[in-house]
This record gives sequence, C-alpha cells and structure tokens, in this order.
Amino acid sequence: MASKSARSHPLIERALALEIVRVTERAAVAAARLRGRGAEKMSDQAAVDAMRRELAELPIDGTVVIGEGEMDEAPMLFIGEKVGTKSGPKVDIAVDPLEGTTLCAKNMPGAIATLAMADHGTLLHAPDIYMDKIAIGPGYPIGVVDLDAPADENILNLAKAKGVKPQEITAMILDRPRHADIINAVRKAGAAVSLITDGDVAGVIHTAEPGKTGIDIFLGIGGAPEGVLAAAALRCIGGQMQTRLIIDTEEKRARAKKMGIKDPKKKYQIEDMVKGDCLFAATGVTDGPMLRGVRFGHGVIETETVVMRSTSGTIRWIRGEHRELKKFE
Ligand code: VTB
Repeated sequence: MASKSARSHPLIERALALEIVRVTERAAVAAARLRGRGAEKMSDQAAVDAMRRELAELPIDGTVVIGEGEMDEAPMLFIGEKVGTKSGPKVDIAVDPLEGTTLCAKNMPGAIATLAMADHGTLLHAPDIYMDKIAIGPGYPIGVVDLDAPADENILNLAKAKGVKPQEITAMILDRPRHADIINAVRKAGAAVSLITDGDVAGVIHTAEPGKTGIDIFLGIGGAPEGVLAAAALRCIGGQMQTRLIIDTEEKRARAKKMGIKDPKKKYQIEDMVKGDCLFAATGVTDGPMLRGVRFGHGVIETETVVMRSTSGTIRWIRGEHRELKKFE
C-alpha cells in the first residue's frame, strides 16, 4: 500500500498524537533511571535506545530528520534513519531523546525527552550547529521583535506592545559567555534576565504562556536541532520565532549544503522550519517548571507529558501511571 501523508489522513494523525506520547514517556523513564549519576552519555544513550525501540512500533513510514548525528557517525537515530512499521503515513521526525543531558546528569530542573512529527519533507533539516534565536508568545503584532534588531530595541518594542514598562518584561537566555552583550543590553533596557544553564527547547516554549511562566521573550544562541523542535511546539501553541543558522566555517557550510540548506544566511520564520501541520510531545525527566519529572513508586511509574497538535491547536497535559513495568526494563 502506498503511504499517505499525515495531513491527508487527519484521523491517523490524531491517533498519532497519543502514540508519540508513549515514545517520549519511554525515553524519559529510561533517562530518569540515571538521573543524578553524573553520567551524561549513559543517560542519553538509554533515552535514545528506549525512544528507538518505541518508534519502531509506530504505524508510520518515518524518517529521522533531526536526530542524534549524521549517518557517517553511525549513532542510533541518525539523520536519515527510517523508523516505524512503514505501514502508515510518510512523516519526518525530529527527536531529542534527552534534551538537557547535563541537567539529567546533575538532577537539575528541566531535562525532557522530546519529539516532533510532521508530513514528510516539511521539517527543516538542520545540521547540529548553533542557531541564533528569538521567540515570543502569541497575541503580538507580526514583527514586533526581530532577530536582527538590537536586544534593547526588541525589549522596548515588546513592552510597548504588551502595554507594560520594560521593567515588567523578563527575557530567558542561556547562561553562556557568548551572551554577555545581549544580557547587558536587555538589562540596560530595564528588563529582567532569567538565565538557564541548558534546555532551550523548554525556554522557547515558556514564552507561549508568560502569565504562567513569567517569561516574555527568549533570546540568544543555542543548538539548531533544538530550534526546530521548539519551532514545532510554537507552531502548535502560537507565537513568533525567528532563527538563523550560525555557519561560520567552511566545514559547517559544507555540512549545511549537504543537508539541503541553499541560503546559509537565511532568516527562518516558524513556517520555514515547520512547513505544515505537526505534532509535538515532551515528557519531563527531571522536575521542571514546565513538566514534572518521572516518579518511581511501588509498582507504578508516573510520567508527565505535554502533547500538542498544530491542526487543532490542542494541547494536552498527560499524567501517565504505568503499571506494566516490564516494558521499561
Ligand atoms: C542549548 C541547550 C541544550 O545545548 O541548545 C545548548 O538548550 C547549546 O549548546 O540543552 P552549548 O551548550 O554549546 O551552548 C544544550 O545544552 C544541549 O546540549
């Protein structure tokens, strides 16, 4: 049977929203068993293995487009790897089985297992390089902030659009020396800076609900794969995001070209990174502001997952109680 796209098969797509929850749940549980052990590689590998096993069961004809590395490095869930039973819709998959490996290794807040799925050919194939990002939540006029505008100008424009003083704006930024100038500019404009050590997928998602998270804007440079995953989430919840790959060496230019990037300087909007409808799921590994981490109880494992579907804009928060513990072994 010829495979069909998820979009032309809305019912299948809807069912897949629950299927992908199993995938991130399983990865999260595998990683959570190794929380706080200082074992970044081991916990990442455990999440990858678990995610790969669960993806194999999905009724999809899937291709990993954002994964654990490029084919010649031969990791599991490499970019280009085929996943699923092949008997369902043809889809692109972006995965980060353990976003925030350091957070997990140190048992710090905010490690998640995450995945996005979209029609085949609609997700940006981003190499694992840096990406400059700016993101705000829904409800603002298009273009109120801009990746190419100075950070202080963005803060002032956002405050004006929100109808508040810049002092009431909070920007989330990865705590890295490369962000010293942006941090200074944001503070100079009067806004507060909320620094995170890792986890910018969640950082971007926080902007979608400033009332709940206290975060109005995300700024700065993080991983490109994380950027595409975050764009998928914002495509579901709403909000604005602009990004640009940081291609500063010939080697990166060649890798990007190999992945189909024609214009290395392109400023991406959400619709350029996720060209059609998509699904997004994330399960908490460690406790965090967005999701509760995995709880291991007597005869039960509890997980918390957020799953989003752009077609309907539905966001579900799913608390799972797993009693068939064998499947997590
Ligand atoms: C960010 C962060 C991720 O990578 O994308 C970061 O959100 C970027 O790389 O959780 P640097 O650490 O080199 O700044 C992660 O930390 C994941 O590795």
